[in-house]
Amino acid sequence: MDYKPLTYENEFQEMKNYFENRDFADAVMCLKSRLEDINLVPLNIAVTGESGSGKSTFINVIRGVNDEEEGSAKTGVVHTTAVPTPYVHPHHRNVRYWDLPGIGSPEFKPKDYLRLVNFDRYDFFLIITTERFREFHVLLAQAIESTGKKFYFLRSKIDAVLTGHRRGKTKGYDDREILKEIREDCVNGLRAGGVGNPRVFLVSCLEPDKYDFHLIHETLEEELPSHKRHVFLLSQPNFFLRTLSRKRKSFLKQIWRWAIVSAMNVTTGPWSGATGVVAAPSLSANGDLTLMVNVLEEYKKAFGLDPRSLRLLADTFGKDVEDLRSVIRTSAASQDITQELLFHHIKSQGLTDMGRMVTACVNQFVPQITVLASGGVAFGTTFWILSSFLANMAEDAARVLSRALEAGE
Ligand SMILES: Nc1nc2c(ncn2[C@@H]2O[C@H](COP(=O)(O)OP(=O)(O)O)[C@@H](O)[C@H]2O)c(=O)[nH]1
Ligand SMILES: [Mg+2]
Repeated sequence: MDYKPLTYENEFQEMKNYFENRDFADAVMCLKSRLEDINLVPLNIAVTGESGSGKSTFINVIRGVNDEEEGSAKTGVVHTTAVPTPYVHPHHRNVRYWDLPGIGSPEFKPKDYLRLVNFDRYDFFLIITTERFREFHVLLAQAIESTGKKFYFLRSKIDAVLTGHRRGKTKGYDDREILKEIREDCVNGLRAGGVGNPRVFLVSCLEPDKYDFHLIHETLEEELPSHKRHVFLLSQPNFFLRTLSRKRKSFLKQIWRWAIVSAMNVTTGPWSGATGVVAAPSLSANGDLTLMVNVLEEYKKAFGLDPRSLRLLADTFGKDVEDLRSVIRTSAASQDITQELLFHHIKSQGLTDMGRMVTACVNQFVPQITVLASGGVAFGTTFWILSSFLANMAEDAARVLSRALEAGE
């Protein structure tokens, strides 16, 4: 696979060259493979720490998997891991979290451990502790650093730590102050142990909408190579409004690619002889509706609007799933996305006219779209449908999340 980082400017230029040479089939192949590859990028994340530190619980929460669900990592002190065990993300089969054997026994040797767990396999390491970081954490971090891999520290069960601090305290007590102290204590301890610039996140798997959970995501995402960022972002659970808006932006960047693929299908596919206006039925006959159905299904899962994700969100925040569902407004989010649903939407909203408008608009920037002839309408319609459904689903997801986070009566 070609992972050469692409800028939009050089990708547009590349498309322009294809269009000018009338290499439509190559243009489609190139875009399709990029769209497919983006979801096939492998990501392997190692989760290590002492036994009982919360590794398995974290691996479930971060994948959006219930502790009791099939495919969940078994939690609790009796379930310890002797060999690295991969847990795949339910929607992104190439994103794997690896539950590594516990560290910290008296005979623990970091270099041997890394060899044993096959360190080269992982994109980065998360080192979890419930207590202060100790010497073996530092030794492990140094051994990881010497292999050229990145590592991050997680101080887990922060909910319990705060509860402990709150006990016996009365007025003037501020959680933020305590969190600041814990963070400084961790960072200073690691620095004193010889870790240059330790990144420490304070997390609770019981309260994944609080503390540093979102910062883990954002930091890791920024530090991943660019071709891995999209899939990592999509694999994140929807506990924060900012995660939803970042997903929306990332999807938005892909829409023009889908629109061109759709338009090219019309021009180069079995219907390329059709003349005049391409109406909705031609889109359907061409498989463009299938394409859109698949893309919209992906949006739905990424925004957590599918039945499984809604149930998990309801369980996590102790809410009724029907109550969460009641704030969903988009039909595509509340029912199965089918070709009929889209077809109806296109007809009822006059979207082929909208498609023409979008195409005319895009034409000003990418005049080569006109060479797509009848495909131009498919371009506009696909563009319009995907972006309007994307906006609506992102808004639905934000409403659902706000509802889930509302304090109970
Ligand atoms: N209070 C609290 N308990 C947690 C948290 N994360 C895990 N636990 C509990 O800690 C225990 C050990 O967790 P587990 O994930 O099995 O640890 P592992 O041995 O590192 O995989 C379990 O009983 C979990 O329910 C957390 O964030 N807060
Ligand atoms: Mg475990």
